[in-house]
Amino acid sequence: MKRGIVVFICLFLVAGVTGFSGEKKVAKTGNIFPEGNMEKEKIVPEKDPQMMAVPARENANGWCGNPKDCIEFVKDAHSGKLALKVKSTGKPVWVNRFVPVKATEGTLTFYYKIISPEKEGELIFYMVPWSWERCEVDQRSSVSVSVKEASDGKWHKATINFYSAVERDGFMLAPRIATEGASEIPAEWIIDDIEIFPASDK
Ligand SMILES: [Ca+2]
Repeated sequence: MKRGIVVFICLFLVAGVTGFSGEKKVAKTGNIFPEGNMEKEKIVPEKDPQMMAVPARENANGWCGNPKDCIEFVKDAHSGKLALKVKSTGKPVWVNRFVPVKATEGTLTFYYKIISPEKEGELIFYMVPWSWERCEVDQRSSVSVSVKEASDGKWHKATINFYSAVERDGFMLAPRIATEGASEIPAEWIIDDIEIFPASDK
């Protein structure tokens, strides 16, 4: 009889512990852009003859580039199987990807590698506060990355502390080579694991 009661109590304890650990798993990491690992990303518009650099509002989510062949997904990945590669022969390259982030401030991070025949120069990753009606509506946040530091074949981490209180639909993620302040050099820029954390989640 006593043994039966002990077993019964033990079962209760196990149930309690299991329930508790189940609750803990609900905790979130805070990243609001899980697509940044590139495993499910795509290039849009997929067959657009105009080679648009800016995605249209009605497009599916994905990356747009100008010229059209400046972006591809490659197997040299920081995580998973794929990463985004942005490449330039030294001519201007615009790449954009809209994300509906409404947070006033926060942090964006990503991992990257650079392959370039040049030893000096900088590439720039902008976050452009974006409205579909009014386009660019506020000052950009950005990070400049150095070819000198990042052409060692290793992954490096970049951080943007973004801020924009202007009413908008979100941000355009906007890597640039050879234009808008980025050095006019040939480069291949591999980007993976973009994460966006609103300030309130820190
Ligand atoms: Ca990846």
